[in-house]
Amino acid sequence: MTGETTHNLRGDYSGMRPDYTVEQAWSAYSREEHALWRRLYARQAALVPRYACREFIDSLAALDFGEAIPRFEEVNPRLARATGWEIVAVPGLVPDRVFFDHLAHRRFPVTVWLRKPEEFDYIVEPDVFHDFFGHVPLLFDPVFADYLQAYGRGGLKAERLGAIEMLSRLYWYTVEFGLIETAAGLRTYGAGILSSGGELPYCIDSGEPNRIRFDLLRIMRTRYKIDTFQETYFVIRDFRELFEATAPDFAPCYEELAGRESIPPRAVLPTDRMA
Ligand code: HBI
Ligand code: FE
Repeated sequence: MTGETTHNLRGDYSGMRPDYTVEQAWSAYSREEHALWRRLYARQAALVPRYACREFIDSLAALDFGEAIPRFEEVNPRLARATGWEIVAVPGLVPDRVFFDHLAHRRFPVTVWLRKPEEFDYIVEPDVFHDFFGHVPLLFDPVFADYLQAYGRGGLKAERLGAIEMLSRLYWYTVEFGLIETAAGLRTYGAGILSSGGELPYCIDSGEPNRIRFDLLRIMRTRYKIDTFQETYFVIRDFRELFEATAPDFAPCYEELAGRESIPPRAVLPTDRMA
């Protein structure tokens, strides 16, 4: 999830460390919360084979955390062996700089609290289900894991250049709501979609949204809404395309984009290549 501040948020930020991390306190989760986790997991797992990319499907199957809220400390040794990443527990959204710094050091912040039953279908802030179910499986994919670290490094630099908004759009239209072409047709790799009951079928089946081929500068200029299904999705060929797009220094992008109008979420430009 992206783009919020850390003011009046739900999490308990009182006991956190200077890097905004906390203990997961797994024993504090109630039976009701584990039951809600199982319901959320069952709903999404039924949709994943039809709508998620192969890398996500395979990683989810290998992880097998449908019975209860996972213990981060149990997953971390496997994650470290796979890609050198580590899950760190956080109270919720953290400031951009803190977030980028964790990613730049291959640490993925995962929120510790779980939504309420009445938020089964929609939640504004990322909870442990969005973060763990949506983001953690792809941390096991080497190319995607490298992209996320490159993104974190780029974010730290973007902050110094005052270009956070452009980087947040890149995160939104790839890590949170990205689509990918596969031999089986269009699939998704975006955490915001994979953890959503409604948007997972919608992003592939609906005739409503635009589906535009990945274009870094176009994405950096495109605004997004956080409380509706996306009006536009961007489509990559593979994760290498993402990694290669973020390998070079972003500074020239910012110079080229400085002063240019942002693009509304619904727009289609004559230069857009539709997927
Ligand atoms: N904090 N815990 C957490 N999770 C996020 O996904 C997150 C964040 N802070 C900022 C943020 N995302 C976005 O602004 C990114 O685009 C940087
Ligand atoms: Fe997210």
